[in-house]
Amino acid sequence: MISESGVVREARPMLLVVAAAMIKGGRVLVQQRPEGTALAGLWEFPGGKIEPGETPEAALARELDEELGVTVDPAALVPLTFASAPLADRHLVLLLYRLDRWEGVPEARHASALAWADMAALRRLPMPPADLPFLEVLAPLLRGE
Ligand code: 9L3
Ligand code: MG
Repeated sequence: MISESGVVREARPMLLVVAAAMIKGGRVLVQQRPEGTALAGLWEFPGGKIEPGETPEAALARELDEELGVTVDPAALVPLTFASAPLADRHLVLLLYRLDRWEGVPEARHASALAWADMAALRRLPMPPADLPFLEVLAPLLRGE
């Protein structure tokens, strides 16, 4: 990539990641990233990278099975919004889906902890930069609007 000043920079490859806002009773599920991973200790909406050949919805259903042990119908995933943020060597594009129904009780298979957060709790949790813009989109949904 060549900038206006003529300096040659490398374009960052895009990293496509999907995440879920699992909503129940005015609360949303968040998980704490474990030690030894990028962004350790921060609370995120569960999800992960789209693998080659996967649809975003299939990727998210797979990630929720792996991370939480829940079974999700990809057709139940409702696209909400997206956010993007630069990482060290990639440009993260994070797609957020709403989910109201799943089978099983979420358990922390990858995360160090899970929490069902209402809007006030959500605002107090330290989150990765890419997840922060999602709070304003979730506020009316958690109020039941
Ligand atoms: N990420 C940020 N917010 C999220 C998720 C699911 C992921 N809600 C970021 C963290 C990593 C990258 O996306 O930089 C890939 O996620 P993972 O595969 O390490 O979970
Ligand atoms: Mg993940």
